[in-house]
Amino acid sequence: MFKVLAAYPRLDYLPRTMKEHLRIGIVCYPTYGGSGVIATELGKGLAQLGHQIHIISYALPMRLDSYEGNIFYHEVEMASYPLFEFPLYTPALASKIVEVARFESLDIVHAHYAIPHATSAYLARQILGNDMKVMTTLHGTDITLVGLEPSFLPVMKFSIEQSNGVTAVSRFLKEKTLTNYGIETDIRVIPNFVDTEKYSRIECGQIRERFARSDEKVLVHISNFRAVKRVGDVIRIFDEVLKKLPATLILAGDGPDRSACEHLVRELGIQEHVRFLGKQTELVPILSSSDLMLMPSQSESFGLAALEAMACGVPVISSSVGGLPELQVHGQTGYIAEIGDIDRMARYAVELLGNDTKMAMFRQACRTRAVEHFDVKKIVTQYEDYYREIVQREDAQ
Ligand code: GMT
Repeated sequence: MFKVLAAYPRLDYLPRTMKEHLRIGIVCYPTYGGSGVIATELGKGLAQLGHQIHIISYALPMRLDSYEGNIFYHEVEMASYPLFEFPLYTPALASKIVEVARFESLDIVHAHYAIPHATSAYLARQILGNDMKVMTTLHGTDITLVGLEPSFLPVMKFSIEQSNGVTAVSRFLKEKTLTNYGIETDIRVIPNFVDTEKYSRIECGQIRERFARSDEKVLVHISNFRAVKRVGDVIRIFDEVLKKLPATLILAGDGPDRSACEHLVRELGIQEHVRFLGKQTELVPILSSSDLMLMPSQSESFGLAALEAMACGVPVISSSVGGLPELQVHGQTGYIAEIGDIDRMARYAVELLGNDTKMAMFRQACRTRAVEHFDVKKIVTQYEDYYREIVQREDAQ
């Protein structure tokens, strides 16, 4: 399927190095998760700067939900053959990249994830035999995947090393990639970002009323309910908080641990105070109705949901893993504790929720940090500069 979302100017008659605007392919997962969100929002930001964006995925990305000028969506078609037990996604994706690159004269393909996206992009570049460049962004799960499946290491290492440019979403992820996997490629850190105009606290008293009584504090957690998110800890922290003050817990998202979490809530007898909202696309009203976010993850290379909360003036209590300490400032935008330290996280939550003056300061600090360090406008231009650098570079391939 090929969806034309806008008319676009022909740019292919200029040599690459002279072009004001680039033709960029973005390969991502469409699902409910940070990497797909970042890839799509990056595409939107670049399109606004006049670049022509071709998003390539196996389904329409969640955030590509409205008309956007200069953005085109290309779906990877997956035929199923009775002879083959497993879907052939990597070659199907490579074939789609080749097709889009040929028809649209792509200058660069930006793969979000090393495996399998950068692998397919490498294959496409070899097939094309032209000077289309490949950029890879590491989001973290690629690295976790190799931890779980060490046999993927040679493919991941090769795909990263063959990319013309590589970025990681935090210093933590860069260091981990270089040291744990013996990769020597130059990796540039470009952090995740948020549109702070869109993600801004709105007045939503009526929505809050639907979740909680007026005397209750609202705690929120948003994730895909994978084991690494430790949603059980979220519930246990909330249970402790509830012993000290009236509160409601909002859980947005869905995934493998949801059912166990629903059981836990009933076991603890706190079902009257917990709302499972399931998958949600409109997060601003939910965040604007919340006082505090809980993110006690086992592993988090950046923590995009925490940044989106901060932009809406919601402080975060998180674990100290991965890139989280690069995002939030302990004692200013929230609090950081060791993984699994439920008591400490609960104590921090009670302290903050019970102190209005401190809460107001934390809220402001969250918003300021999101605007000053992680706003979409600042970060998209970092990618744009890096694309230009790569496109103009004569790499030996
Ligand atoms: O965390 C997830 O389950 C989703 C995953 C993804 O690939 O979308 O998120 C990863 O990438 C996000 C965007 O860069 C980061 O904000 C998340 O921290 C990262 N998740 C992990 O490292 C576990």
